[in-house]
Amino acid sequence: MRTLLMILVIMSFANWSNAQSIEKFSIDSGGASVTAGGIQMLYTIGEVNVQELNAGGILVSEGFINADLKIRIHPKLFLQGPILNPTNAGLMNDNLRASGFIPTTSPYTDGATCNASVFNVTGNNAIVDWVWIELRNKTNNTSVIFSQSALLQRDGDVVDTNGTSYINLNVAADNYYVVVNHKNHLGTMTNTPIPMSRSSDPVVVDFTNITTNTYGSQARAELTSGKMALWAGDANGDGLINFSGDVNRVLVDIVLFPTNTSFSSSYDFVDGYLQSDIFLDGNVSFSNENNQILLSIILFPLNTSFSSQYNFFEEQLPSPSVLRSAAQLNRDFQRLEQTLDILNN
Ligand SMILES: [Ca+2]
Ligand SMILES: [Ca+2]
Ligand SMILES: [Ca+2]
Repeated sequence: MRTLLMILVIMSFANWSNAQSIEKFSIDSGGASVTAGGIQMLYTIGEVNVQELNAGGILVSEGFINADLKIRIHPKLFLQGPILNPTNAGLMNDNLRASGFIPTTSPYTDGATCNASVFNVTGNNAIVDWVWIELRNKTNNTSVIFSQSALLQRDGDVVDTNGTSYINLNVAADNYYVVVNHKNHLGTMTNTPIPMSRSSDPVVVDFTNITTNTYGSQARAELTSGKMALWAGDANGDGLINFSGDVNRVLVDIVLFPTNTSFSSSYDFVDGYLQSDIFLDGNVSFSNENNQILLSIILFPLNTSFSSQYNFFEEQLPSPSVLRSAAQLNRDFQRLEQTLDILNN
């Protein structure tokens, strides 16, 4: 017992000898936390009384809890395919969603997922498809700082995987080029870096607006409404709209469709979530998709000779999007080879 008491006394003394003296502060215990759009903010009500103590190599900060704010972004875009023949003027069609074809796992490299209930929403905020966003370095626009999958609403809002919130990005406050992209449309990038600070107000980047300048030449399609859209027609997703690559890819998706046992190019039941479905209506047909691809190539403003073999209808980005992954292109190449084998035999 005596030994134990002695040990306790020594321990107490040891603790006392290491103790540091910190001034007393009177901070009110009032406060609460609020959560909105995936951001939780804790706040304390009281006097501002913050100091840092540095003693024995240990830095102690005291004061109020800082809110963990992130950069919030609100891109807006139209995809030309689902808005060319709109059921409701000014809104993209959402046939893929209505048919239950949009996967809960993103088709892009990050494999982001969403809850299936996200696709139950109808009306202006119904989901059209998965899209892809990138932030690029303000001094080197080929350097992708951050990228992720996101969801696109019928009215053009690009939102988080919950289908409603603006997107919170876990990156430092800075200026960034913003890229938006889609698997069978041509992506586009802001012409200048956009300032982004840590704020609960999202930074709006409106690619539907003609006054939002984009990188390169003829990067977007102008709709009859005067709004801008990402060019449809990149059926094989390689960043170039051309006859050989994209018309062939439509053929691949039709001829290799599992129920098309006769490998017919005019098979009419190619339904589902398909790479070459450029209208995003849940069906690929030789006439629909290929007529549009051909029309787009011939009428592309820089194709002054109206040639179907025009080969410079390219995604206007300083370097390829992360979306155009080597793996994807390799898969497409293998599928093309398989198809050519079938057609030749
Ligand atoms: Ca909306
Ligand atoms: Ca292509
Ligand atoms: Ca289609």
